Amino acid sequence: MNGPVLSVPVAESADREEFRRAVLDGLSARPRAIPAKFLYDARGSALFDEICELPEYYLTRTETGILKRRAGEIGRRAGPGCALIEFGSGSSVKSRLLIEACPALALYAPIDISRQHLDATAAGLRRDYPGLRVEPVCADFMGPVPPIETGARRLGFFPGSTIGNLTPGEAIAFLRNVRGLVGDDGALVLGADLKKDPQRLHDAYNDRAGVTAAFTLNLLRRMNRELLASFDLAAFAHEAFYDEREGRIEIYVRSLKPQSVTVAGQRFDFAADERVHTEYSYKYDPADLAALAAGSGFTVAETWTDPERLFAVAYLESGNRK
Ligand code: AVJ
Repeated sequence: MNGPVLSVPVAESADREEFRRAVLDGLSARPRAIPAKFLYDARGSALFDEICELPEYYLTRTETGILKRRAGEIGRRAGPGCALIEFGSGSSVKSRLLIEACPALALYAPIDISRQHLDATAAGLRRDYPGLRVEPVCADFMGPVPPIETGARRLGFFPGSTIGNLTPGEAIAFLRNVRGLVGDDGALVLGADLKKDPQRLHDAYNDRAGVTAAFTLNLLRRMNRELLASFDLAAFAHEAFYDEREGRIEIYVRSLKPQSVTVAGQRFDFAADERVHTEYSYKYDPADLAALAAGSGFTVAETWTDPERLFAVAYLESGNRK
């Protein structure tokens, strides 16, 4: 039997190698950039959970409020006996709202890159919903996802404005993938942060307590630990600003002085103020969402928002629905 004794270290070294490759490539490229998914090691995930509780970070609590108010409507639209497939299973609070709102759910399949995260999620759900079939899928939802065996109609769930991390091209490619996965009679519940007062957006990514800065700089800490890098965390800073023309928050690590750093045995020189890009967080308006849906074979059946119009939850249906 291939028990956890063998499979865990093997998976870990593959992850480590993928991180090493991405970092060496990203620091060698111009402009320098490291993909946002590497922000989520154990410490990064814990810091992100803290971000979700910050007074300035309205996204999580606003989306949860919308889902609470609209869960019944979502369940009625989805209809009885569907299979719920979640991309990047984050906070189980939101999944539970839909699990409870979808009548006679055939299956809940969370897709996540973290095996640990998946196992914990699955165990909690099986305990609390003994009749529910929970089938975790360990995969990067941006790549090919192994087939999910079910004859039930499929409802995708992509909450949290995770779509914001993707460039418009990546977002379309991802949604086309989802469209293929849910099929001609499927649907997707998508959470997206809305365009709004730039100051409000700026503050959400520059919190007073400095948790977002710690989250960004944790990437350097992860490189120090996993890639034997020599980053001095006090010599770099978190930088986040809203580019209104592009409709996105841009996040970087900025070098505070000229310095050189070793990463996995290679030397990298940084000029003063030189930056490494770590994240985009794209903001949408209803027209952007409609265009995104149209470009990926979905139509927007419904868009729900909050009284302040901070955040949107859209119900996208496959184009060829009969
Ligand atoms: C997890 C991508 C939705 O863009 O708001 C929050 C990540 N980064 N603060 C976002 C994040 C810094 C977050 N998403």
